[in-house]
Amino acid sequence: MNNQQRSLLLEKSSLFIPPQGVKLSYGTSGFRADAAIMESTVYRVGILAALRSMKTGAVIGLMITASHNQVSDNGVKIADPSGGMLTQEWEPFADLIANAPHPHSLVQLIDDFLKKENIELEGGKAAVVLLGRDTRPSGESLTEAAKQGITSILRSTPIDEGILTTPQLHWMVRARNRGMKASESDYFEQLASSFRCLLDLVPQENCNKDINDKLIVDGADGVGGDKLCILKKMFTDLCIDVRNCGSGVLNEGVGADYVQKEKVAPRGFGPADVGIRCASLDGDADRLVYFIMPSDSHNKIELVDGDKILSLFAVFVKEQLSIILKHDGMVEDKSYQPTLGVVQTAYANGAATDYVKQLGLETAITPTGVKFLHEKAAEYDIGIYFEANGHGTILFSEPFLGWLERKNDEVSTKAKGSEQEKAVLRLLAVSRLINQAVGDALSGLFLVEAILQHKGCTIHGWNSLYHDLPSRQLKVKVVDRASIVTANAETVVVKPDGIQEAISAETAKYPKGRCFVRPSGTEDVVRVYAEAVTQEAADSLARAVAGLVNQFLGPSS
Ligand code: G16
Repeated sequence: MNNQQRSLLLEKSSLFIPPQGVKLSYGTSGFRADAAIMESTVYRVGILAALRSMKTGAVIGLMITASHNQVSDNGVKIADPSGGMLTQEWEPFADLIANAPHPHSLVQLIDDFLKKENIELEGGKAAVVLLGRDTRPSGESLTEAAKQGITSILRSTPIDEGILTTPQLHWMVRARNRGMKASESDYFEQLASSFRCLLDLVPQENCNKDINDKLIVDGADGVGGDKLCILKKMFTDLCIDVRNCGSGVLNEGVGADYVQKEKVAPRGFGPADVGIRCASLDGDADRLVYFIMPSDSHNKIELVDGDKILSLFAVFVKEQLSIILKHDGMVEDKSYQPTLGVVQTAYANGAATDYVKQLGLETAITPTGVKFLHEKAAEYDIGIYFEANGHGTILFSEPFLGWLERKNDEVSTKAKGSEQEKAVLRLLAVSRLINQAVGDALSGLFLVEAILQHKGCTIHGWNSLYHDLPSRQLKVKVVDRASIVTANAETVVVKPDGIQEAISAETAKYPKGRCFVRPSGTEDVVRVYAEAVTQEAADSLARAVAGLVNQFLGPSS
């Protein structure tokens, strides 16, 4: 690094000294903590983003959000050129620079990394970093810190896109790097046109079927509600009532995380909503769950979670694919055999995993965190991934999309108006509607709505695809959650010694019991998940295992 660059880095970084005694790590969704201690971290991630842009010669994204966490927290994560999460290879460097105690150690780390990665600061392409933030009050000042970080590297430009959902920023990065139109209105237009295309292809017999009067959406008092209000104006055929649009406290008694974990209705929903199709977004709109308020509810809901969304998508995609592969009567098209796979985590309800297996689909399981699921799903021609918490999407491989386009040309001349042509058009529309960069609550919501309409199916019909095994999730505060180390996609604890044996012995007491524990990547807690044949049994197993976590790790004071 030349002297000009060194002095610039020393001068600017001296304004962003990390708080003493704080050690952060780039977790399942970047860095997250109380917003009051995030400034130096965000500044340093700005530096990393600029370097990543230079290394790849592409536009990089930097999102300031703490998603489902409480409003006083904030966080920062990077979107790679594909629009996906930062390559895991750079995470150790992120940890190192975030925790470098003073400007000189920071500059030394950067210098070493430049050499190791062969990054040329003077030649090559200049860096461009797109910035987005959610609605948290701390977002504005943290965006300034990120800009200072980016401009601490010579020839680097930040582009501030303002308040966005996390998936919008990922989508924009991907679109820009593919030379496509990439503004927010382009995003809305792409969703609107592909959704409309799917509605135009709804089978005649389901066109006028009243699948339900309306959809009510809980916006978590975050960014998603506002964006949905813009989007819904583009559709006259869908009646959406958006609630919790920012007048209350972000994520407090609202949002997909709250609804999914507590299994209760969010603030602002009441007896008048019984039986209606309801959905909930999380704070940065990258998660989506549906729910129904039953008539006998004491605020308890019937949850239609990420597993059910995955199942609905899997049924639809498989159906359309088999229509395409069977043409000229019942002869299978052997010219191309696309692979279709489903990716879940250990949180997937046992009944959901059984259901997708019964569909005859290949299933895989990865650790929690979209970066893991996304990577696995990308191995298939069509990879459908969802976490039970509502984070997921469908990925289409380039070769498969090329094949679909060719099929489209073929059938539009030889089989115009055929079922095969419609199925090709539907899958092409799905590939444009559903976010190819990351899980996206808004695009997921419109795909759910289109499929329900296509099938003439109510939320009740959808919810009865299979019946969830009762489950319970608990959080345990411990002294050091990092002392829990897991293996086998988080289904087994390998440290501390003896805890897994104790968990297994406890679980064995419950028929069809299943239980695992893992350190959260976004909150300072250990999470416990338990499943059993009755709710009482699942609750009791979860409580017993939470007790074991306390016993082995010591409760936090
Ligand atoms: C983030 C990740 C999700 C993951 C969740 C888990 O969600 O993006 O893939 O499921 O964290 O959180 P934890 O490790 O605390 O259980 P989000 O919506 O908070 O960005």
